[in-house]
Amino acid sequence: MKVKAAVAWGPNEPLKIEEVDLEGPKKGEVLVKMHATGVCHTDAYTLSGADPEGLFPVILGHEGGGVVVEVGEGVTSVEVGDHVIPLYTAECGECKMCKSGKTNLCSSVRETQGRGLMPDGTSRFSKDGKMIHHYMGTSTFAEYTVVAEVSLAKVSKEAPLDKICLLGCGVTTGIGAVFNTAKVEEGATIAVFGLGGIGLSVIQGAKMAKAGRIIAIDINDDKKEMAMKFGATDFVNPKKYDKPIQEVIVELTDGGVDYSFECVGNVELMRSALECCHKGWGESIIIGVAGAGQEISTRPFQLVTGRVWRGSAFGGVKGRTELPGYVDRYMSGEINLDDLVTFKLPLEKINEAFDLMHEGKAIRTVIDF
Ligand code: NAD
Ligand code: AHE
Ligand code: ZN
Repeated sequence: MKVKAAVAWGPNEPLKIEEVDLEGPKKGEVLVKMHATGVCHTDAYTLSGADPEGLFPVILGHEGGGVVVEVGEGVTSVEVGDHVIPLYTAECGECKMCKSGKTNLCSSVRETQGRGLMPDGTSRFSKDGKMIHHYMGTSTFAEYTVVAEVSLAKVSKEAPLDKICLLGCGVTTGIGAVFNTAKVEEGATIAVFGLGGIGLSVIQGAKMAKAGRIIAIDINDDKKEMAMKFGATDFVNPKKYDKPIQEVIVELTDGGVDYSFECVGNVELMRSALECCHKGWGESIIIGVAGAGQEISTRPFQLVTGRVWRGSAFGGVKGRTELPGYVDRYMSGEINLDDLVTFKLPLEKINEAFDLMHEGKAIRTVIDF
């Protein structure tokens, strides 16, 4: 079939709206009509050329909400008409990773996903006979996409897709990192570096976890208002100090925070986030994604003296099992998605969504198909 999609033909080039060819779903695959998709900083990261797994041409997008329109052979867990959220972290329930009970990082489709292909090693997207890569197993910047069955969470039909699409990445990542990765306890002091969709969702999660003090950190003062709305108790702009931000946070907190979260993707800031943790027990969670060749460093003494460095992908959440519950928690008013949608645009204006992100004006722009 012919479908409209935003194609990234090369790194740093604006996306181009094209009519592309999409093959129907093969065995174990599902055709999904996208209704909405958020634009996450990771899409910009891959578009920038910094992603070691970045491939071009590609149809980006991984924060979508849609409806099943056709299922391939052998598909049993979803049917036509089901509302679904595509998952960049699949959940097969059968691989070593799924069975370990220790991680959400399912390995069933990850290898082909990283090569921009469906699990059989081919792409469903093309233009004039030229293959176009899938992205993160989701490619939500298209009117229709084909996704592996194991990469779909079936969710309530009552929930608005133009809001719950944010549970496909940003909000789940932030809330999940608080509960699954850090396991923040009541009364804990936390620091959140970077107040985009991810950092604000960490703050939202920390408030739910009844953290005592939530220090929000960003170089953009405009982020303060939203951070306080989501539950931050303090806002700190590192640009206003002439000493390293970790020193500022340590002084503010009588020796350091219990948990810190890096939600930017800056390796220097990852060091600051670790070093602002309290001696003996402070834990720092890396959520931000850093470019090819970038490495983190600190004095090993920081770890010897009890600080812990962890990372979190999709908030440690197992999508097919847990995402329906996140959607229900949005519907019951427990999770706030509405305030994170700062702009809505049609697919034709998707490049404006990237501009708004880079200008620091958007938390999330949702593309409405
Ligand atoms: P965003 O662009 O919306 O927000 C980033 C924020 O960081 C902005 O408010 C910006 O002003 C702030 N910032 C930039 N430099 C800073 C600095 N030096 N100090 C303090 N603040 C600074 O991005 P987002 O969509 O919230 O994504 C954040 C990061 O999380 C990205 O690296 C993204 O790729 C990553 N991410 C990771 C996962 C995961 O599963 N691990 C999931 C989603 C996103
Ligand atoms: N291709 C990138 C991977 C970047 C990365 O770490 N991605 C996160 C999700 S970001 C969503 O906005 C993730 O889930 N990682 C685990 C995984 O399996 O990819 C790179 O840097 O190589
Ligand atoms: Zn994302």
